[in-house]
This record gives sequence, structure tokens and C-alpha cells, in this order.
Amino acid sequence: MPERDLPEFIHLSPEIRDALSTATPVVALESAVISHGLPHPTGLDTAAGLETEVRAHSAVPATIAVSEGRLLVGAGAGELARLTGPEAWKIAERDLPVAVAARATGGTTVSATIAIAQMAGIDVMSTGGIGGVHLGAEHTWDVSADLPALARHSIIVICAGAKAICDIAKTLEYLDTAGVTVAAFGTDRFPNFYAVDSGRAAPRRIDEPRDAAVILAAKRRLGQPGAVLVANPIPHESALSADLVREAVERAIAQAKDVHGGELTPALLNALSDITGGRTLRANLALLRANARLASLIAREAAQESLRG
Ligand code: PSU
Ligand code: MN
Repeated sequence: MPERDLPEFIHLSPEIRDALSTATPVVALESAVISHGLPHPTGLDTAAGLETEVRAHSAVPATIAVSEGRLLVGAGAGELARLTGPEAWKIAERDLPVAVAARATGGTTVSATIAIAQMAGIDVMSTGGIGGVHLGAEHTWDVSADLPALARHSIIVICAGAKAICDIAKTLEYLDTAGVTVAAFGTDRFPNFYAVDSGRAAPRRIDEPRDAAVILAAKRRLGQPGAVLVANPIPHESALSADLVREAVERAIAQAKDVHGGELTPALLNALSDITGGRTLRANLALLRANARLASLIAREAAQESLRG
């Protein structure tokens, strides 16, 4: 969408405005990881580290967040620091209108981040793990809003799979039904966040950053809405074993059995870190960084591919 048509409550930083108008590669980053996904102040430090990682690979980071009802594309360090406050909301796509109206401040999840990124004209977004279909969803109906959002927004999303607390088989089935294009990077297996292999085959495989850009361009020319989801396995040296992850997830779910809604994911991630003596947290940081790096390489290709022609 041309920028002049953007609603008045969306604010692009001068750097992002300039980058988009000169076809400079841009990588959108989420901010729920600062407000809710990681302990404070690790989340804030990590967000700064991810921006550095993107710049080191010749792309411009656009961290997306909500500040007093303004949807920021390229939020500054001061604005991001406010996300560690107790009043910060966890903002999914459906919460955006309420956040605007209530002039709220908060971190955006994948669903809200890609909604805003698409409006701004950004083609690539990087996260740790997408939300998915939760284990036990046949009873709780807990399916992350990230999934239908991926079916609606035209963007490349780089992740290490779905969060380890999800039912990967059901998550893959949902993505199939919803028409989300899914490819693992450099592997035939669908990764499992902290672990390299979820036990499921990846729907498709790509081996070059350019492949992701060409696929999104083709998806758009076919008139298909929705995302290209690139599943990038955690680097081997940082990966945890599938058994360790499975046992920790079982214990975390038991600990958080009375937590529901948007609070559940942050509670489970915290419990996992406690149970594993911080090993899941260290793995989370490593995969976030690896995804930001791959996203930068893909953004460089996307900036060259004529994606919006
Ligand atoms: N994965 C993580 N840490 C996180 C999230 C995902 O390792 O903090 C966040 C992302 O912002 C994702 C959101 O979009 O959790 C999904 O939350 P829910 O399951 O409540 O939809
Ligand atoms: Mn949920």
C-alpha cells in the first residue's frame, strides 16, 4: 500500500521510510519477545542484539511495537525500553484497534507484527518461533492467532518452527489447510524450536535465501494471499535434544495448568527455562539470532526481486 494511504496512527521511522523508498533491504522484528517472551532485561538486550545482527548483514531492522496507541515501524531504544514496564500489553492482531483507541503501549506478537509490516510494505519478518496449535487443543481450542494471520498477510516469515509447547503435527495440518506456504531451510525435516527435528517432514525445502524471495514473488503473481513461512533449524551447536525438550514441556504444562489465554505462552516459556536451568533460554537466544541473520540474507534478495510489480 502506498505510504500516503496509511492510517495516521502508523508511524515509520525516517530510516525505514528512506529504506523502503530506495529498495534497501528491511527486516521487521516483533516486540512481544521484549514485553513477554523473555525475562527482563534479557528481552531488551536481545532485541538490540538482533538489530545489530541485521545491520551486520546489510539490512535495516524495523522493530515493530505499539507506543501510546501509535503503531511504530522502526521503534527506537527508548520506546522499546517502555515495553519492559508492567503496563505493557501483549498485542495480537485483534488487539491493535483496542490499543489504538486506548492509547496503549505494548509488544506485538507475530500476528500483529506482520499485519503492520504488510501495511508498511515490508516483505520479510523474523521471529523465534511462531505460535501454533497448542498441545491439548482438542480440549482447550488454544490455537495461536499467528496461524490465521499467516494465511492473510503477504510476507516472508523466518522462524525456528512453532514454539516447543505446540502440537507440531496439528500446527502443520492447520498451515496446510490455511494455504500457508511452508519450507524448511537447508533440511528436509520440520524443526522444533529448541531441537533441530520435530519428527515431521517439512512440506517443502529450500536451500538458498533467494528461493524464499522468488517463492513470495510467485505467490503474489498467482494472486495468493498469505505468508511464505521459512523454518530455519536452530544451529546444531545450540540445539537441545528432542527428549530433553519433550520432558521439560510435559513438566512446564503441568505447572501452568491453570493459566489460560495470552498469558499461557509466557508462563510456559518461563517454566521451561526454570526446569532446564536456563538451557531453553540460551537456545532461544541462539535461534533468534540465527533467524535474524537468515532474514537479512532473504531481505537482500527480496529487495532485488520485483515483488510488488
Ligand atoms: N515464541 C517464543 N517466544 C515468544 C513468542 C513466540 O519463543 O515470546 C511470542 C510471539 O510473539 C508469538 C506469540 O507471536 O508468542 C504467540 O502467542 P500465543 O501463543 O498466545 O498466540
Ligand atoms: Mn493462545
